Amino acid sequence: MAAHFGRLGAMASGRAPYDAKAAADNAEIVATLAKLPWAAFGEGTDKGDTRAKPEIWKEAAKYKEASDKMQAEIVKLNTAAKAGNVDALKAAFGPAGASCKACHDNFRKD
Ligand code: ASC
Repeated sequence: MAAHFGRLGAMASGRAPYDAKAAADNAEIVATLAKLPWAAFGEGTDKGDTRAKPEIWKEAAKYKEASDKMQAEIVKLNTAAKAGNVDALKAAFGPAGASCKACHDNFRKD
């Protein structure tokens, strides 16, 4: 996820040249990957070697809200990437990254 999201970030920030096809392709991959993590955090998965904070299970509604928010932002990012202009990508990238970070800050150990 970070690799493909990072490629979008590089284009959004100007660290890499904007390539509309690469942006659309990477955003599509991120949109697919964004659906996958949640199944790993079901009942009983808080045991053992994990960076997941107990809040995932203790504050399940808050966690669900954060995961829904991230997925919604990634849908917007995917739409923006498919629009084929860098300004749309730039506008959607920040909120998408913030939604990743919010969940990591609250629900992932360092
Ligand atoms: C990434 C990555 C994240 C997000 C976040 C955005 O590339 O691995 O967790 O972006 O850092 O603020």
